[in-house]
Amino acid sequence: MAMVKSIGWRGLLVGLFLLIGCNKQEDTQTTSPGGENKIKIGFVVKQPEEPWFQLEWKFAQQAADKDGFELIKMAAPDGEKALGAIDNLAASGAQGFVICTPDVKLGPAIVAKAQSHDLKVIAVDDQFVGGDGKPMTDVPYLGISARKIGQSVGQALIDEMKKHNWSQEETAVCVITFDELDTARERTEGAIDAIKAAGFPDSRIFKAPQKTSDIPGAFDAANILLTQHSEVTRWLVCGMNDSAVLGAVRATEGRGFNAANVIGIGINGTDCIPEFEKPAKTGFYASALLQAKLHGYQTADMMYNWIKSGTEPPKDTRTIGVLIDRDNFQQVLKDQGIR
Ligand code: FCA
Repeated sequence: MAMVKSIGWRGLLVGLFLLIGCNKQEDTQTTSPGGENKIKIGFVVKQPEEPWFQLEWKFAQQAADKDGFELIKMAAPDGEKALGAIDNLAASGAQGFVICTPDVKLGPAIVAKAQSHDLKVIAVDDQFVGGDGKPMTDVPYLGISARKIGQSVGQALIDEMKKHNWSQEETAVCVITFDELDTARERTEGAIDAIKAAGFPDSRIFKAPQKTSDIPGAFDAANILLTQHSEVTRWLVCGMNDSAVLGAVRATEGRGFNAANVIGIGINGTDCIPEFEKPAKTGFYASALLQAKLHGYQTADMMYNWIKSGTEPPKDTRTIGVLIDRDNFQQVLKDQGIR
């Protein structure tokens, strides 16, 4: 009471007002200059070192710049990091996130954690798998038409083999597989389908399972296969993505193969650009360029509209690919805004 007396009632009221004012300031830390609440969206990826994911981030940032939300980019190479990332996003005031999970079986745990924080979630690239082993089709997902793209790779390998005048008898196929991931299995099975449909003998199509879905994983897998089949003199190579084919091509080089006797075709079209820019041709011949812009920009934009206006994203969107090689990659990348 003594304090009230010394500053007077008016002073106390002013003080209270200032106090409320200060609190308000804290509440609206996420306020944009325009005064509206700024939406925050996370974009979590499993392999930040892959150029593919860096491009997704880049395009998601373009959506953030256009829509005026804040994009929080996060790397989650394992399950613990993925679940921790969701806690961190919630703590920083995000309302939703797009994720390419490091393990599709984490789907139910990711959804549960997102729900516990009242966060919206969209899966990109790799679709969540539920406890029953089936895709979680109730979670909005944007991925690729994996089998179709795989088929186009298989067909292109056969076309190129013919152009090189290689006979089937002296040629074999090395398929770097990663069957625990649906989108990967669909791609490599699609490639095998097309190769077989062209009349190539099953007995010369060899699968080399990679333990990790990166260049070293593919390198090791291919090395084992090359040791087992040292009689093969010409190789066609495919896999789930550019990294798989790059690893295998490096393994063939270690055994003296080169562009004259190896034809590798990847998928992504983003991680192989330095390969096409090398002065001398390598066994990495071409790649199915995917639409990183749709995967990064569109998913982030869909999340924004979901949060802002309640517009639910479609549950299943599939994108296609286009084949690029040394001759056309510069033009195609320019057309797609990648370069
Ligand atoms: C998976 C692969 C990536 C990319 C993406 C579309 O997540 O790991 O390299 O191909 O699908």
